[in-house]
Amino acid sequence: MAHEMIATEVQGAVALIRLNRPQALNALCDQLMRELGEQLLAYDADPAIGAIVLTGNEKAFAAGADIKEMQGRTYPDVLEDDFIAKWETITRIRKPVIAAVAGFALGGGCELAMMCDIILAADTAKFGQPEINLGVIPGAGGTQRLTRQVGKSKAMEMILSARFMDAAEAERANLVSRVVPAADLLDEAMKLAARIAALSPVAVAIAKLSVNRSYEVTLAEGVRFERSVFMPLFGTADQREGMAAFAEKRKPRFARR
Ligand code: CO8
Repeated sequence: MAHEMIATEVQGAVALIRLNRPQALNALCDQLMRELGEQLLAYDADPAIGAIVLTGNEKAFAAGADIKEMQGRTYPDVLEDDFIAKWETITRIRKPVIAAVAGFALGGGCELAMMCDIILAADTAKFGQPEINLGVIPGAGGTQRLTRQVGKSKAMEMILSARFMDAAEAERANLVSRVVPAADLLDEAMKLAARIAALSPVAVAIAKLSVNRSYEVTLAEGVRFERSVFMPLFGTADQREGMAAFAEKRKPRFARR
């Protein structure tokens, strides 16, 4: 698959996707989002891949949707074209996706990171939803996901005033799982992805499904859902291997299909 706006590589069972439009701070134009969606779906369907890392460059994870591309659009244009639909592909990926964020993650860039399963931040990361400066609001889930992550007051402040959050604040506010020195970001993300990719692919997929369910249903409903997906895991070879390995004091060997 030839792509111009993303660069990819595979290391073992980990796929790395790098947003690659540095001259525009990785602004997320239609072509980039199409390429990203296609590549994510391809890795999701590839049994040799166990986890995906999504990153940008030192200066920007992504500085938002492409403002120059959106500038001339009218309401009927955006209604007909439904360009936001392309942004939802990442939420349909069943394998874990880790965002490794350095520099700017703004607007759609922050929303894209929040659609990933884990955000690892470099100490240079800056998160923000500055769409209000442009006379619009976040349109790829920002008002919803940021509010769930950091709470109403902080989300309101960021969305209403366009204030950026640095990496330390993002960690305190639970927007990111951890902050690492910028020089170590990719290594840490790849190590984390490799660790996940070595585990039971079925258990990992079901764990992701179950955690995501917590965003959609009540606690009681979520706990029932968890139970209903926990029990079938006892019908898998991975459960037998994982528990036998523990009893035999050895490392489990989980097979990729
Ligand atoms: N869109 C298009 N081009 C951009 C964008 C962007 N979001 N961000 C930066 N660029 C371009 C600049 O125009 C510039 O290009 P050129 O050299 O041709 O003039 C180049 O990238 C470098 O940028 P700067 O010179 O501005 O770099 P600075 O270091 O001075 O500033 C900033 C960095 C602060 C990040 C600044 O570039 C900025 O404010 N960018 C815009 C941030 C923003 O407002 N993001 C929100 C965009 S709106 C959005 O994301 C809506 C999401 C809705 C999703 C719905 C589905 C589509």
